[in-house]
Amino acid sequence: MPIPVIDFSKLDGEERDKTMARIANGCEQWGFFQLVNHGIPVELLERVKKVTTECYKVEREGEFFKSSTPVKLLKELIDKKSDEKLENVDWEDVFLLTNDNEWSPKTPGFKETMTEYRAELKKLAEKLMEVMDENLGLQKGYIKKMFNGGDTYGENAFFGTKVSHYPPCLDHSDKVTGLRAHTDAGGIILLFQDDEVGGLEILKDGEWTDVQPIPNAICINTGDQIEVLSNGRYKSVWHRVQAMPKGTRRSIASFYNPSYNAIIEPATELVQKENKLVNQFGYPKFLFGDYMSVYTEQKFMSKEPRFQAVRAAH
Ligand SMILES: O=C(O)CCC(=O)C(=O)O
Ligand SMILES: [Fe+2]
Repeated sequence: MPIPVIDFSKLDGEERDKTMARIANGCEQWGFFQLVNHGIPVELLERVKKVTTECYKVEREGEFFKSSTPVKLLKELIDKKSDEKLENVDWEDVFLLTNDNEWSPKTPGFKETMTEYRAELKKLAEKLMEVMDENLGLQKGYIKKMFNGGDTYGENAFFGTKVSHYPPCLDHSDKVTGLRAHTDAGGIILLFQDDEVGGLEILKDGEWTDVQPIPNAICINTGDQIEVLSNGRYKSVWHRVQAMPKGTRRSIASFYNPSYNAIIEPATELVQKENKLVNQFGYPKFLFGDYMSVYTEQKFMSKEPRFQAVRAAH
């Protein structure tokens, strides 16, 4: 079964209730869903594709990727005629955009386009957080406030954009993973994936399921912090990217995460409502910065030991 595709424009019309319910279902049953008619202008999305592809081609694809660790390790494996798979690397090229870092790309229009895109995506993330507040029965603005360290109007939450390219791996795509399986650490992730080259899969009911590419859709998923805050209603879901034999896959993931100083814990209303105690068996309370220290070391492992580690630290 394909992951849910939701017409986000219906949220503002007669089908609001149905659309809210579809989003609730996407969050509860899937952890991943795709939005169409999300309000981001197609013209902007086309420019984003153009500048990121150009930037990758001109500034990254050549020597930069060819001399990278995964390429070297794969060559060694093939030279050895080994049957093994590469376990500890990802077949990808990544650069991160935030408001603070210096954007190295020299591609004309890159900075302007990506600034505009990030502003639009941040608004979409905030709208979605309000939908989740409502669906969870929380006060409007609850998630944003918690992610901003308790400040309703805060702008301390982290909003980052990761531009990834997964080059083709010709005859050896079975020997390496584009991006190893993981759940995301943070809050809400908005993914603009390639129009054609697939490879993203989620673990649904024990089976790896494709996230089918839909041109100009935005794929939404939730991270470990939303799982904690929602007291387990919205579970972060395992996903991975397969290396493909043909075609470079572009994906642009934007992350709305808590500030490092934000304290994360299950929303009191949900704990009471569902009559679960926040004790050693429930979700922990912790500083998001502490969680990230653990996550950096344990990204490709399951989340439970991460929850345990931050519980012990608090
Ligand atoms: O590239 C993708 O499609 C997924 C990226 C991803 O899962 C991540 O950056 O956490
Ligand atoms: Fe991810």
